[in-house]
Amino acid sequence: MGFTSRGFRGQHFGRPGADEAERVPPGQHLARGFPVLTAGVTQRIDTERWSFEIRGGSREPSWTWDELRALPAEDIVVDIHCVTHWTKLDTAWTGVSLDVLLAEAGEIPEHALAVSYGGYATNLPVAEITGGKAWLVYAYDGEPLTAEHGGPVRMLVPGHYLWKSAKWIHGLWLSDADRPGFWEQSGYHNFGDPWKEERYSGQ
Ligand SMILES: Nc1nc2c(c(=O)[nH]1)N[C@H]1C(S)=C(S)[C@@H](COP(=O)(O)O)O[C@H]1N2
Ligand SMILES: [Mo]
Repeated sequence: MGFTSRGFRGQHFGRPGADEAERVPPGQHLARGFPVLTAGVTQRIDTERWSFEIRGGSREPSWTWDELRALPAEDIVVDIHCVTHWTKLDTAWTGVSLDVLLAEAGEIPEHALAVSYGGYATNLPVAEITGGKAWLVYAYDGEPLTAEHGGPVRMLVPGHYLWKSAKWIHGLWLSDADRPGFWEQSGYHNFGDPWKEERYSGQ
């Protein structure tokens, strides 16, 4: 399918050069394998049916799978951190920067709600998903992203706890008002910075 082969040298967006211990945020430990965490059922979205839309800007663009795959792709190597205390170093993904996609949305407001097939949603300020900080990814370790991990396409926002990286992504709803998502309404922190241990609201 033309995904990058194993062992590629991607851009590293984490804390390159730091030793492993320094790359593990407070209260986290290194994961063995790649745990799957889903609230509810795994969505099975065929690439023929998949689309991505951005609503709430002065333009409201959308992309099919083929259109997304035709955009410039990046190889991304990042450390990821789940609020359930596991961290995985040097995870390798392929996808499209949200900068590329948001550039098509014209004038945009400040807040984003990432919305998934199946009803999951999670919020972030637009400033947290622009400037080379977030991607729509469709490959992991050189292979098509599996449904369990959010394939065909998920968000990747490695600067935040992993619940902000919506699996089975379908759209970004932009607005002037911040609207909390699924976990943010259930007691998780609104922002979720792993380096500040922003796990739960009220912290
Ligand atoms: N659509 C959707 N996205 C989601 C979730 C979910 O339940 N549904 N869980 C989140 C949480 S809490 C985590 S830790 C990561 C887990 O990703 P993984 O299963 O690939 O490890 O996905 C996030 N994205
Ligand atoms: Mo999580």
